[in-house]
Amino acid sequence: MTISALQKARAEYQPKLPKSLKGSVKIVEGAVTESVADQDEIKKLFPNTYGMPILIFEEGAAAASAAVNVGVILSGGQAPGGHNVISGIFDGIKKLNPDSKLYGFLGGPGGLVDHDYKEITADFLEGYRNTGGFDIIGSGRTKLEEEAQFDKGLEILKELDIKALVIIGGDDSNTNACVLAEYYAAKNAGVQVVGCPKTIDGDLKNEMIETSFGFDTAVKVYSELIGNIQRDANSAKKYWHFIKLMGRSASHIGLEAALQTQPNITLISEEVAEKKQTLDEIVEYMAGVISKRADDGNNFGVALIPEGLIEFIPEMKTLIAELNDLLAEGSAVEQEFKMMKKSHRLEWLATQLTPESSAVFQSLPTGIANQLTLDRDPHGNVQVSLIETEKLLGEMVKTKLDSMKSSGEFKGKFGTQYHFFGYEGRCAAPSNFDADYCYSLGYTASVLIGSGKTGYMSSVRNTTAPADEWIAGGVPVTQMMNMEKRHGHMKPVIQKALVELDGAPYKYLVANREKWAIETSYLYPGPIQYWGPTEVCDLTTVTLQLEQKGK
Ligand code: FBP
Repeated sequence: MTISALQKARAEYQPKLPKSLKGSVKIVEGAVTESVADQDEIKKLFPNTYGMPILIFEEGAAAASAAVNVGVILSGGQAPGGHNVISGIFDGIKKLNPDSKLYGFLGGPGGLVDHDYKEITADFLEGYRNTGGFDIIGSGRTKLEEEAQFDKGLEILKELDIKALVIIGGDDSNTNACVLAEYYAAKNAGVQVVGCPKTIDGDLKNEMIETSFGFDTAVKVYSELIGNIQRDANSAKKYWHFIKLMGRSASHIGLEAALQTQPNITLISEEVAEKKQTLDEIVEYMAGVISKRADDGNNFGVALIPEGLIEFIPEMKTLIAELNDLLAEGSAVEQEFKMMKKSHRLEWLATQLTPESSAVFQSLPTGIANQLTLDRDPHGNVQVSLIETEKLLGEMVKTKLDSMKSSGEFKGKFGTQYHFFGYEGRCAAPSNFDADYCYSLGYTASVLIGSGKTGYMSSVRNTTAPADEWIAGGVPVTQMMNMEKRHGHMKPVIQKALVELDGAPYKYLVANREKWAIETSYLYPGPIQYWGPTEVCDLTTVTLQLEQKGK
């Protein structure tokens, strides 16, 4: 295989580990845990994995360990550093005992059910260390939640003598990992299940999980691109760039990118929901900033728009919920809708909605209305990455500015360029932070496995300190759970971490955004640096720095 010079040099990088993981590890048990809410229900649903203690690893005395076969699954969207989690697990279980083996299930959770796997050997792994992507074994979005799937999976786990399974995924995948851990524990199946916190969206975090892996690298890539665009905007001075940023639900990516680049407009979905802002109010705010900048002769700017925004605007949320029900797979409306001539579909669908939602639906540009009717993802959600919110806002802002022009309120020019950044960052070569963090998470998983734990997630904390001082350990997944309504039923799920409006990162944005709107205060972070001064190469996100500062 030919590889680039960067890949070659990067392959030599030795990820940094916390002090406690460098030698033999002693496990210290902390206090027993409770779920974040709905304790009685969660306890009842997870009798074998509820209430376990927090685990903290310390330097300890060496203990011989038996060889163990481990399976690993990459689940959901790609996030930089997945290959290093696998490297950490591999090195960790080999350290436990050189005869340990690692098997990767191919194409996500579906690989376990379909018995599709590959042994990960030292030679095979070598080409993947410190690289981005999930291509080592592939990923997928198959939901692992039916007992029939668990039993089918158990067959192959038994066949390969696998004693532990590591599921690398986001909140939904780790929720399912916890259900699986409980199921195997109740059955005395002899298979431990351990989770690792992954998602570029940054919404799997809590007291014990400071950040999900991949967020650091992905946002640094987007911030580099935003910085470049800002320089272009400030050079040509003729375009407003509307940039949509990934993040299915939470706005952590948009917020962090704003803190790194200081653009003129940053929309935060959680704020929109809290203030119950309508689409018109958002458009008015944007047009106001554009007009004020035009008064200063600045007919250019940059606006960041979170991917999930549309679902946080109350009237759109209601409309989408109605569309989700109407277009649920296999429903009568869905069947009729799909059979119908394309040119009649939208008009007909509008007649099936409540009058309020029908009015909102009909006020949308046709392209956007069409995008709202596209197939749902396996969890029944609208695929927000397919909705061109940036264009919707751009068109509506233009209409608003045209009317402001006729009344003399707007005297400038408005030209737009649209961008959507998401896939560009998900497989980037992990930053030093993600390379180290992921390797540590994987290594932590191996220690949890070695000590027979199940239903735990790898936890690595104190991450704004040098890696040597990071605190590794395990947190029971049940601790992160609460009951939420899914598909009409109450289910135990890991609580999603949305942007906190009383949190330091958001407050920092609010304190500065009026200035950034009018003055051109752009920052240009440039590309991720892998070699050089530590203050540049080992930099954590601003979000993490601000959050940790307040602790
Ligand atoms: P995960 O939560 O599975 O990590 O995925 C996050 C994400 O990148 C979102 O930001 C985005 O909306 C979605 O995946 C896109 O999904 P797909 O990869 O299926 O197009």
